[in-house]
Amino acid sequence: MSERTLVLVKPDGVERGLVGEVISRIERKGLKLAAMDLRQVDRKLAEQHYAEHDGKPFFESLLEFITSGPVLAAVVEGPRAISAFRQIAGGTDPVDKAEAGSLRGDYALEVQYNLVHGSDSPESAERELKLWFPDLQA
Ligand code: DAT
Ligand code: MG
Repeated sequence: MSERTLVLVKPDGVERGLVGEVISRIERKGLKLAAMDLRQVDRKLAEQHYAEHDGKPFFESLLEFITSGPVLAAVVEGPRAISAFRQIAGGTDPVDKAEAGSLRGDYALEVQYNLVHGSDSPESAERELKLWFPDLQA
């Protein structure tokens, strides 16, 4: 059974020229790209995307960061795509949680600048895909 997940290469990853590396690892794992788009995130989309973190101490700086430069947004699909991409990405804290060999483990140092986003559950994936790719065919 195939599923879909939302993947973002955040502004730090785009700025550092790591889009190709992220896509390469997605493809190496056997996952497929169903859609892809480079875009500038506005405040409204940022707030909706990170709504679950509203009220947390890092919320404001998270919004500033995600709107600070272009983001590569991709729809990634395959068997267990949601968990599979989270595995490729590594844990949220790129030093304490992400293993070496994962994207965050290999390329990031600080929690805020952790390179990529991946939906964390089927419910999140459905919500985020509607938000970022409203016209995508089911
Ligand atoms: P993930 O991106 O692994 O799903 P999350 O949903 O808990 O992690 O948090 C969303 C983003 O917010 C995360 O990628 C980076 C930022 N963030 C999370 N915890 C943070 C913290 N304690 N300090 C600063 N930024 C944080
Ligand atoms: Mg999350």
